[in-house]
Amino acid sequence: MVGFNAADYLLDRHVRGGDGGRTAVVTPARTLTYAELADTVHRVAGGLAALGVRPEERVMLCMVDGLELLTGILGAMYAGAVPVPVSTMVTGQELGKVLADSRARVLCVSAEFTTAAKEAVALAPEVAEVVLDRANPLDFPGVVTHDWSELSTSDPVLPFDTWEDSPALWLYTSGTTGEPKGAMHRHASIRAVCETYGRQVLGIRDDDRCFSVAKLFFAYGIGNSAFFPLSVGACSVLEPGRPTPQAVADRVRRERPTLFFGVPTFYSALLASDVPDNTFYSVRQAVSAGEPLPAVLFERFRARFGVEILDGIGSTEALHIFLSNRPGAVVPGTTGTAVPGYDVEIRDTLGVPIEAIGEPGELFVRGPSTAFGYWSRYETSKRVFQGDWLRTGDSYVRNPDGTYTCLGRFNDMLKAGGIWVSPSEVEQRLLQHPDVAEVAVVAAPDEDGIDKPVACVVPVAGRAVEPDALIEFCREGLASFKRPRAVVAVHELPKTATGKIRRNVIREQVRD
Ligand code: 3SK
Repeated sequence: MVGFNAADYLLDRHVRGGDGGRTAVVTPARTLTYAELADTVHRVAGGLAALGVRPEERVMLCMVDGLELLTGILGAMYAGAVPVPVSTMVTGQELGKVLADSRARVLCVSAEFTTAAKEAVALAPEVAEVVLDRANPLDFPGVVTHDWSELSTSDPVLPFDTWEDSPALWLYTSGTTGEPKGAMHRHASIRAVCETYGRQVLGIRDDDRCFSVAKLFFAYGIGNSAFFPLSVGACSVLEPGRPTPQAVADRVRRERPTLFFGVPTFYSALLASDVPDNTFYSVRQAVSAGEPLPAVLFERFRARFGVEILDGIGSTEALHIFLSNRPGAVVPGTTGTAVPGYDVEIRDTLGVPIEAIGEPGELFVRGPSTAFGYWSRYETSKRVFQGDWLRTGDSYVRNPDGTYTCLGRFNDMLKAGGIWVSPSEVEQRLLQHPDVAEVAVVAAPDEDGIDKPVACVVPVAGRAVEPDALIEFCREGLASFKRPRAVVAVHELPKTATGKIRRNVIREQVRD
């Protein structure tokens, strides 16, 4: 077993190499060099140890993107403990569930979320210490509260002697339907995503400045804002606020990132906004993940903002992106090809690899960053982690040019007239209509009880949805059995915390 600590790799390595004076992170309040960030991380690690945190023990963090969250994550790793950054978009009940499941004894919270945290702590009897990033009057019965400065001014410690395979990070995922489960990642997996997607696809360099709309608590966000920039001595720009198009555009103009990471819903919101067309002038590459990026969004974004979006797909279980387009060679509407170091296969329902081009099946991936399982979820782990292979739950086809196209979640495929229909194919057509901002297509039974495609459409601001006109619009470019039989106008689509459309909720709504 080789001694390796991911926090040492991301920070101390640069300081040892003479790059301690480079800028590591910029927040609205502060800018820290690598030497300053490393020193804070060593102190936070010491502070956690002083709270009694032991190697391999979980430390949960429910915090806004900022120095506290970044140094809390890296400090826990440095101490050999396991940071568990969790969504800030959940209720107290939901937070309580993952807190109890993780058996974390220490919870770090931003002042914004203390009400939810108090409810959560009441559901998690093992929590003994709560660390608050700012003074807060709320008291947490039965636990000791601490101020963040206690951690960040503690005596520094040396990195705990972890190995490549030691647990480094847990990330909770619910998919679009299920119960939250903690995907457990190794220290070496963090280096693996930096050396594969980060270096070989993004081509990240030490003069890059990374800005991610996806927050640090997502697998996508922690790669974009922490692992990739820090792996090469580049700079991470952190934004604590809610990512509205205006707020993000203002920050982008001020901080001039060179790499910008978003999700399709956010690119769509930017296009619907009136932010200036030169907002992204500093960006050499935009990236999209989380959901397939419709070709029409790719084209509109490039036409208006002059920046190419690199669409890829990853998963919390794979830690980051494993299938991606390549800079300068994007095939719009596809997810590109496997990232170097990863293999993908499309398999039929019996698990047999499908060689034929254009035949849909479920996507499996094999690579160096796969989680070693879900915490305390034996049956689900067996279903998802199959030997070297990870079952993604996504439905894909291989195209004649060797690229791959996502057809949606494997269980979201719908049958119309006995033929499989990919909701995303129908959605791509509807998105070409100038009145359509967002759309989700699901199956709903017609008056005879036969499933037919139904489209839920969010109109572009100031425009109205005309169902007959949209159905008529689909006559062109779509086989008739794929055409939606009904169009329902909605104000918004229900989404997961990562921005994925919750089709199971929409299915229920259109059936009612
Ligand atoms: O959903 C994705 O595409 C993704 C990408 C990178 C990391 C994590 C996720 C879930």
